[in-house]
Amino acid sequence: MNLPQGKVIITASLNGAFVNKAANSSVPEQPDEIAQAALECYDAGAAIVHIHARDEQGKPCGTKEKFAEILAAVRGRCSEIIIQFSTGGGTNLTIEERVSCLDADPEMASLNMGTLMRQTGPNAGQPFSNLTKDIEAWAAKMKAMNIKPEMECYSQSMYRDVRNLIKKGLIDAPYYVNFVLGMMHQGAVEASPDTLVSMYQFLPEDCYFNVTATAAAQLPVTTMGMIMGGAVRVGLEDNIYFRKGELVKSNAQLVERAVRIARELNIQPATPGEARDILGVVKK
Ligand code: KMH
Ligand code: ZN
Repeated sequence: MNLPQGKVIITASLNGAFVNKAANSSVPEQPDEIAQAALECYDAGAAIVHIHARDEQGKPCGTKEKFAEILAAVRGRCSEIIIQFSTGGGTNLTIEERVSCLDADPEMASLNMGTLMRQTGPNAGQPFSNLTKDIEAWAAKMKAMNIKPEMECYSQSMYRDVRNLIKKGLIDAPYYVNFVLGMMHQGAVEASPDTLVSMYQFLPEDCYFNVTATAAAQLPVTTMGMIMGGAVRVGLEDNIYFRKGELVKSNAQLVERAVRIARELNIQPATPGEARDILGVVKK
């Protein structure tokens, strides 16, 4: 399902679990940095910010208290932006810690729709576990708390779990799927125009879609995504280079570029309010 003609919902993925300041000094890790980045992205035209929690050392953190601190800090700077917390967490977090963000009562949260195998880095061989029984439990909790799930799909095989939630009434329409393209995990598809088109072709009914593409694919593949009627995600979680050899200066810099391209295509960035109406997000 395409977004309303001439509109694009832009998500800024501020930090993620892996990118640290050694890789790019602009990645926001502490609550006040995250709040400032959220405000700058809102001013640049983003409707949603996707946020992972970090501890004082910048390591992925999975406590309700830290997420509540981040939510308060962001709301203290920007009352309008939609806050989406990550249940993907980080490799050092337990399943329980990954979903602790829900207890901070955000408006949206990510919901990873299948299990992937890490093949690189210190956690090679460790699964990114998202079993159907867990996905169902998290979806039920989100539904009960009016938290809109963004269903993270790394390949079409994960559409089986999307349909399972729809069939069991564990999520409410309109449904929202994020094509996560280019992750190095086994089970994830690469980021290319072909994989984007195939993810679109097999998308279950009544699903809006967002396009996420990692590293150098972020610009071309998200641009294609907005032309195809989708929402787009840009940010330091997925890409630390603005162009070859030039590090990104801020998450807002990536949002500004997406807005420039959209406007050239006669597409306007949706405000947070418009995005809530389109996606059925309850304001909190
Ligand atoms: N790691 C991303 C590419 C999540 O945080 O739950 C997908 C993601 C998932 O952002
Ligand atoms: Zn994430």
